[in-house]
Amino acid sequence: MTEGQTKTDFLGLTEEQIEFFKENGFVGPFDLYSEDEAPLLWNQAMIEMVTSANKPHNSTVINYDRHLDCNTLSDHISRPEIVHKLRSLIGDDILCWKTNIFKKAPGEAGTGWHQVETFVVGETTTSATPSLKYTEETDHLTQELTVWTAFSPAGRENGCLRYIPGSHKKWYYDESKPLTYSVESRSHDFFGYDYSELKLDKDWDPSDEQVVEMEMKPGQFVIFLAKCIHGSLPNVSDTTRLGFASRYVSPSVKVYEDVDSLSEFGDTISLDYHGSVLVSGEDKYGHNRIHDKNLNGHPFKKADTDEH
Ligand SMILES: O=C(O)CCC(=O)C(=O)O
Repeated sequence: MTEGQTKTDFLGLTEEQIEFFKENGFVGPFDLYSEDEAPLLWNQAMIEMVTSANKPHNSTVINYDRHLDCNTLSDHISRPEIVHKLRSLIGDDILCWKTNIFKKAPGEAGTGWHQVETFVVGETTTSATPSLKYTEETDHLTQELTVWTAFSPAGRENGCLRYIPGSHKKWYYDESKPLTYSVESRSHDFFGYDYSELKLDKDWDPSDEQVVEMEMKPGQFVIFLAKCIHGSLPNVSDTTRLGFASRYVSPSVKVYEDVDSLSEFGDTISLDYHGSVLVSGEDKYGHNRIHDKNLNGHPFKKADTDEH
């Protein structure tokens, strides 16, 4: 470290990594926790989730936003190793607006290819509503990013993530169309939906495209644009694959405007609990409800205070 440099200067992306992201729509994997620490942290998170007195909602199938009642996950979303890399792509002001648990038991199918940007609320027969509304252009590379952290082995046999590189440059699917939930059909490989219903060109076959398989060790994370077509392989191993996705936007983006509840995977939850978390910088817009503490009263940390 030379004079004038701080510890966090080393946590951002290099020029090469930024170029790679621009071209491909994803970048990583990066180290966060050690291989030993990651499963221990997940066990701790599980205990907190199971015993939580402040669950954001009671659904057992919609597993969103447990960073709001699970202190281990509350701290995870603003880890400087993550946030400083996000800053290189999205700018200094960053909200975490959503988290999902992606658990794949041994024998479970892979996740089908999909491509999103506004996260249209999945299941509706009337008008589909976007979760995110982009209110302005940006000088940064993007206004939306996902970080997927492996808390178990996530190699090919465990069902690693995969990407179609460069696919963020063009729409292959129409995310604004509603999807039909079907528990009967096992071919519905996107958590009970058939995402290929949304293909813009019915003759286009993603299996003709070049694919990158993102093998990850426990404790590593990858950053990607949800618009970069992604999915995962089936879990053919005898261990459960555990991924935790944390999703980030610039504060200029309106989160869940005109969306009071989510109906997905055959269940409905109210969004009364919802708020975004400022993990870096400032919110100069005031568009979104912000939680500065989680539902247990545990304060969220901002990465730029370098408190970790
Ligand atoms: O974990 C998976 O299988 C899929 C993950 C995914 O689609 C996402 O993080 O957006």
